[in-house]
Amino acid sequence: MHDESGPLPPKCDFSAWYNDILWQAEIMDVRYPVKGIYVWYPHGFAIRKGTYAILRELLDRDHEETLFPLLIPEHEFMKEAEHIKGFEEEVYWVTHGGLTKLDVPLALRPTSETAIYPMYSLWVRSHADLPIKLYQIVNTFRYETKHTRPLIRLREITSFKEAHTVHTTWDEAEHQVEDAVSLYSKFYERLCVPVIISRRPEWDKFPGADYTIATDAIMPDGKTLQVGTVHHLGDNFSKTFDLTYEDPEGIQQFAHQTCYGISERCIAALISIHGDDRGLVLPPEIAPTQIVIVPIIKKGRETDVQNAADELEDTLRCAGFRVTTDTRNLRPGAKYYYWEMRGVPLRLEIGPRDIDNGVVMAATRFGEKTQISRNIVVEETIDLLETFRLEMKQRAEARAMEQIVQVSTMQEAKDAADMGVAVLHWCGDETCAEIIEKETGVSVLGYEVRSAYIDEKEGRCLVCGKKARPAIISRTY
Ligand code: A5A
Ligand code: ZN
Repeated sequence: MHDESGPLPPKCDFSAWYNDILWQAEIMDVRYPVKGIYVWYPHGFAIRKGTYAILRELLDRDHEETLFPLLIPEHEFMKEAEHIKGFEEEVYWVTHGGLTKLDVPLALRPTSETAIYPMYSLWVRSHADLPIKLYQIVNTFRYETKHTRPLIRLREITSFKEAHTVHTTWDEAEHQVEDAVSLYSKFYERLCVPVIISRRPEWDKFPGADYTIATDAIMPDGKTLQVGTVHHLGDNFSKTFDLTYEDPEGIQQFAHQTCYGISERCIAALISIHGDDRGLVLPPEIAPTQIVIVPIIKKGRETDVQNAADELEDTLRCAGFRVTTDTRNLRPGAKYYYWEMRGVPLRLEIGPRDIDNGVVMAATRFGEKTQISRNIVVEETIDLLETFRLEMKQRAEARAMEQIVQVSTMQEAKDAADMGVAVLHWCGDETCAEIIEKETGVSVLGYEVRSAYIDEKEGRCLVCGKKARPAIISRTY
């Protein structure tokens, strides 16, 4: 796809590593001539496909997929006051059709509430029509003014999964929020990406929401990346869009809503958290190629080795693995380097001596080598890949635990937030948060923290000493 490149910068130089790996592992091409807009290489897109297949599988259990228009008429977009305030500086407008000025300017969706809810208002008549749980995976546009970065902060978000649900009561919508939070937990569990779930402070919630629960991942440089949000919309939008239903007593009631979203930031987290100095490391479930077979050719045994590699590939393909044999005319070392960069979980080497002994040499992406018996190669491969997945998860969790530090003084908070996430006690008052933010230089990310890595017990607010629950602060993307 592109020219040779130099060696990958070490991962401790994260920013350089990140930019380079997107290129060397052929994930995104950043040369598209519009700021904040990038192109998926086929390999990156295959990773996206595998990742979103998991998301779809989880959603399809009790949601339906749909597709709404990209263009939103100005009069719909401008209905919900809070929503407008939150997004007006980020909206791209289509004002012309050819040379003709449009009567009604059209917004490129920054998110689809104002496209979907006018239609929901037509669709919902009675309580029997509820709940509605739909999602779509689309591109959305946000004129971001903060530093743009591939997969992390885009002006065209290409892989925006947004779900929009409608319920009879506020409590029912709250249940849906909890279901969505648990769905997102399962999703990141499948990606082997540790996350922290927390409630965003009032001033940081989604424009138009009653409250927002966010999912954050910790990047290798210690900054957190918000990789998903779930919003309880209350009846704010249903009042604006006249989304009512007739209850069993025949009375018209406003519906209650939720929405929740995940973008390709999930892939930024996946790549960054698992990758190493040699390239990508991908969970077997997502890896476009799960197994690469490298034939070790020796003079005189060429056909022998080729046949054995073909047979091995057939066996593994029939067992359901995504497998490829690298027959290129390159030295084995060059092939190892290439497939390691692309994060292939398992490499199998087969040469004349292995054929004679009825074995295959296996090496995981972590460099662990074993010899496996040719006649039980499928069972052994299943085992190796599962062990590898567990190892990925453990390594990522160990790293997250190092990055999360419980603190009890402002100085400790400042130091910890330089390296990762500081867990402190905060009473919930905005004035206390302002003092924390001023003294540490980082923002209060969330409270009501839920994480396997964080002790949830009560303490005293770091600022005012009142009873308080844990909150997290960190530098953010
Ligand atoms: N309608 C709801 C779901 C919504 O739009 N929520 S949101 O604004 O919080 O966006 C959902 C998620 O998309 C965010 O949590 C974040 O992970 C991701 N996201 C937001 N802006 C982004 C951008 N410019 N580039 C990449 N991802 C973005
Ligand atoms: Zn306080």
